Amino acid sequence: MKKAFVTGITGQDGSYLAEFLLHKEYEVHGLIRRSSTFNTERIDHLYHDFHTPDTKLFLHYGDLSVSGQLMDLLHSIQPDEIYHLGAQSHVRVSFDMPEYTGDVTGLGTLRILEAIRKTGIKTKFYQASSSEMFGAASPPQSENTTFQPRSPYAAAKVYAYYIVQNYRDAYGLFATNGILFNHESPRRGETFVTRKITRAATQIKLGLKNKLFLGNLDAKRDWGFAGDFVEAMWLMLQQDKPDDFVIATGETHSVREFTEKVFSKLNLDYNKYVSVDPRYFRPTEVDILLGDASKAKKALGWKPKVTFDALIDMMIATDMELAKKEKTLLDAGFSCNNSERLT
Ligand code: NAP
Ligand code: F7E
Repeated sequence: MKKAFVTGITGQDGSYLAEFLLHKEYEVHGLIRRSSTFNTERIDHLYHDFHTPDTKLFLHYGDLSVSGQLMDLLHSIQPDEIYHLGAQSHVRVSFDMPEYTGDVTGLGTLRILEAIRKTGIKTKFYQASSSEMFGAASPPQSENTTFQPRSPYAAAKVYAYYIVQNYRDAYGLFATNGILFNHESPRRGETFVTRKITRAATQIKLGLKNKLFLGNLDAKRDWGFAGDFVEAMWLMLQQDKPDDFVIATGETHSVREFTEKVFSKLNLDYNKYVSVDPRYFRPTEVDILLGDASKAKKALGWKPKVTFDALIDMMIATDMELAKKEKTLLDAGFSCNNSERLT
């Protein structure tokens, strides 16, 4: 039985990856942060109390800003594969918290690589690199495109990308960068634009809300489905040699187009409900991302399965169920927080 160590297991990708690996009979060890409210909602359906016989998912407290404990964990778990997904992953927030983002998203990667090097464990390492690193570079973007980062988040990911390459060359580690373009799902955090839109539109449909405030509607993104993308992460670590791969759908759509489509699928005119609020603008924006994943297609045999339309349908369906539950609670006199989030 193979063992995997996953940082960021409580996040969108971590939850899909944990499902995927458990299905493949891996023993999965996840790093979680101590939090005053529960932060394991996305993996609760996978987790069994550790007293249960044959349990395959184990959670360990820790933090990417602390190196000694990462070393102890890796030494005691001895994973065959490490999927490093943990990060301060919100681009807008990285402008508010640049130092923290550099520490966790940039140096966090170095801390794990150092833990591998110092413990001497034999393992394969996956780094969650990002299309955000391409920034202002012209589309389509591939493994050969020069990075032009446009945010503290992107700059931190560029550092992590190059330190992965350096540890590969300097110490012979099996360390791979997956340069993933935006990927979404019903488990996407509610302050990322796609989920913010499907969540608000379904609430508006049921009369729970009457306004959606957004930022730059003209930005374009190559949006795929997170469930498809975690398979690519796994495929990268099944190769004989480490390498770097772009993972993308090869289609790009604007935020406006996404919004219009979601509202029209609910028989609503988005113009009546959506307003632009400049507080959601970024000091520097990434205008257009469009990935060329032909290398991954050829070398890994990977291609996306879920289309743009099917992704939207899936997100609307889940958020409609959530909105119905909220409506039931409201109708029964309970409160429901529909106020605007900070980001
Ligand atoms: P996410 O939903 O924001 O999840 C981030 C995860 O990192 C959460 O589990 C979070 O824990 C954990 N984390 C944050 N700070 C930490 C710290 N100091 N110590 C330990 N864990 C920490 O992100 P995602 O969308 O799943 O993305 C996964 C990875 O891929 C990230 O590295 C992201 O930057 C990268 N990426 C994402 C995309 C995308 O479109 N989704 C595209 C390219 C690259 P809590 O639950 O406790 O907050
Ligand atoms: O923004 C625009 C915003 O926050 C997408 C992360 O997973 O993907 C993600 O980063 C676009 C931007 O994702 C709002 O200005 C308009 O142009 O959903 P997002 P992101 O910044 O592309 C990359 C690949 C990652 O690696 C990151 O970890 O939408 N936009 N109005 C808005 N964005 C937000 N969040 N909220 C708005 O109201």
